[in-house]
Amino acid sequence: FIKSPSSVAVLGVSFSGGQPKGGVDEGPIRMIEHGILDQIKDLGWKVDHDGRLDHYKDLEPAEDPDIGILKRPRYVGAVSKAVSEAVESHARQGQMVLTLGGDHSIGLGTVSGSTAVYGEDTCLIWVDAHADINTPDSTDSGNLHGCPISWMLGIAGKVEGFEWVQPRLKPSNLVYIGLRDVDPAEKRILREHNIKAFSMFEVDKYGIGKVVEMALDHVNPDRTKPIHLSFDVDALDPSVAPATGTPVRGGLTFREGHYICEAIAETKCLVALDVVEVNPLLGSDEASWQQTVKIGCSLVRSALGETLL
Ligand code: HAR
Ligand code: MN
Ligand code: MN
Ligand code: MN
Repeated sequence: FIKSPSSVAVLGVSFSGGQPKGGVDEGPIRMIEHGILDQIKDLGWKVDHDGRLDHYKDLEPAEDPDIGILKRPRYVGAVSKAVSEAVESHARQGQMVLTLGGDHSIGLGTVSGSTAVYGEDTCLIWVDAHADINTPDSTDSGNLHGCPISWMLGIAGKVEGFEWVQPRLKPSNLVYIGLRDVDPAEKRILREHNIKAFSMFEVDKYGIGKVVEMALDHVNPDRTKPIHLSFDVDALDPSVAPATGTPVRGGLTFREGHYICEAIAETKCLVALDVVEVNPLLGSDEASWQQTVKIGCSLVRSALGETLL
């Protein structure tokens, strides 16, 4: 893979079907209005954005009845497939791929696009309050933004809409940072597959610098493998990023969140970045959603090298 690509493709995925709250589909447009594209250009990147904000409305099936408890399975599956193809085609051209979401179900698409190109070397760093690793059998909510990783690992079983998925992520190449709301069934899955996770407990215990170093040492000891960073803004404390669908108290500070992005930028191994779960219709007032949009943008800039001298 190209260690320091000069061009970044920006995908706006205005999708909210992986969870029940409206508004998360407005994350991309608000980040673009806030100036994220020019901000990236100002950092010296060539920005490839075709001006589209994909709602993938044409992929919405006329009928999409629940499968068991799973909500909108065919729509979520179809959108992730389209996202995967888009990410793959840009990555094949040697571009960094930035995906602005949208709810985290689209992570199945973005990571599948990366692993299609970079294969089993691909490292996935999932920054989140949640593990998003429920299987269709283990989920209690039926919200598919809580499940994408189970498909990546090939433990989801067969579900209509997801036949296209090729599980190419190795459990040893996955690491979490920021967890604090993990379902009992998810804890069993993490243990069973020996998946490395740094919860807020470890962030407090070791400090963010050590945690990120340990996370990188685990998935990418020589700093030679491509990294996909999937950043759910609910990893941040709700006082820092209030406008998100499933806030959980006790999260990362502003600096801890940005530090993760900076330390990954420093490796020069980043090939893809997702910033998801920004919901401008939530938060108590105008200032609180604007603050969240702004932080989404500053996380992107940090991951793309803003803070490195
Ligand atoms: N574990 C819960 C579920 O599966 C909550 C998932 C909430 N998710 C997100 N994604 N915001 O990180 O329903
Ligand atoms: Mn394009
Ligand atoms: Mn998530
Ligand atoms: Mn989350």
